[in-house]
Amino acid sequence: MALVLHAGNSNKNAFKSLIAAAYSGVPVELVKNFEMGVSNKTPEFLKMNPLGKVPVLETPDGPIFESNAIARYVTRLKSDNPLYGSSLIEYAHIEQWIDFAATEIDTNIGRWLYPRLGFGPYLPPAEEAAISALKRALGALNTHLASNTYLVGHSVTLADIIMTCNLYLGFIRVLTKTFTSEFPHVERYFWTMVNQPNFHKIMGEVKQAEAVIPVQSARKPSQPKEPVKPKTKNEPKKEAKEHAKPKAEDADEEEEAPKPKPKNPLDLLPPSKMILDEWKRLYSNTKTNFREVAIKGFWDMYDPEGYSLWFCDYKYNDENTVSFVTLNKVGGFLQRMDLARKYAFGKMLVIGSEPPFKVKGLWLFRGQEIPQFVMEECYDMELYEWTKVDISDEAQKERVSQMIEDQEPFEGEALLDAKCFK
Ligand SMILES: N[C@@H](CCC(=O)N[C@@H](CS)C(=O)NCC(=O)O)C(=O)O
Repeated sequence: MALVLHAGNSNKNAFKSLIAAAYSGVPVELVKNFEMGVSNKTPEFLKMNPLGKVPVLETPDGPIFESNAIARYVTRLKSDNPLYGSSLIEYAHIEQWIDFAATEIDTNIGRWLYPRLGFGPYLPPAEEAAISALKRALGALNTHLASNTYLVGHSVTLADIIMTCNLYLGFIRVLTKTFTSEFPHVERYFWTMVNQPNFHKIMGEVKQAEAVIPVQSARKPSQPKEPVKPKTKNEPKKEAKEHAKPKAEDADEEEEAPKPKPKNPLDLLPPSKMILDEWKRLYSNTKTNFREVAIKGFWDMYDPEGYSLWFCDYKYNDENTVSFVTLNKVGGFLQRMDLARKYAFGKMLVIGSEPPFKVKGLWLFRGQEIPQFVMEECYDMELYEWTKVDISDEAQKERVSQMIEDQEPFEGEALLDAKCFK
């Protein structure tokens, strides 16, 4: 019978044990009809956790509260669980990163986020201190992840589960792309983790915050995208409570007429003789003689002034040890490229008949550079090495043709899959 976990279905602390359970094959299910603030305040609930906080796990031996304790319990239900490492030192390192995730990451995200949500007074200097402590912690994490795929050892452990769940809350509420780009290895780690099937089925699609969540107050001030810097100079002393009020200049900003959405700079480029949709139609409609019809048609249409071609090469191929995880990773990338559909065409090849699989691709982009909005908004771009195709080099041109037509073998190897973005 499944163990019952009391929490709502979007609670990152509950995710920890649900993900650990998914990895361990332990049946854990969320209690039905949980209502935050109601279900966790009943006398029955308070007997399980006197603080009335979630999550709480009901076990045959009694309830457990504190999400990390619950996740450890669930993990230990499977004997010799690889989530717990396989040596004393691994066990210690897992505990080390669990504590780091709690004290350095979760605490500082909380100190930044919760006052903004109205849980406690919003004090800009306190926010700045939280952000700087968080940056220090993320810097250390980034350095560790520069040479480690996972926190400990060579596969997912409980430390990765807890770290990712704690980062999750930050990523969806306050850690914008501008903020996280300072920590590229943390980004790569986070997105790799949340796209693992056992994470994805619990967390669903994760979307990074586009702006820091505004301070919740009666009259919402408009918020800058980046953390508010405290004003120190010439600022009259105010009571702590007053900081919670929207600042006058923010309110003024809010009342300004909405600015028209700026045009995508790619729409301002000189017109091109190449009509992307025509190429996409030719690609889709060519069923036979692909080389003679589609590939020849491509080179006839290709406008090297209006468009550029790029090879991409996944930087972490040694992580591609499971075929469907690799395919999902590439599928997710293509989904996230949706924002570039008007300006791009792509082929992604998953290469090899044995793991680790190689992921290589070819992209056609409007303009001479990879569009900046794609670099900024699609985190996958940083997971690849990008090389501009030199079409005066016949060998590179031939490689482009082979990638478009899914030639197999490709560079001497079988194709596991070829996906097209059109
Ligand atoms: N350290 C605890 C934190 C638990 C916690 O703060 N839970 C929040 C929701 S995420 C809660 O139940 N708050 C309700 C309350 O404070 O009454 C854990 O990891 O389980």
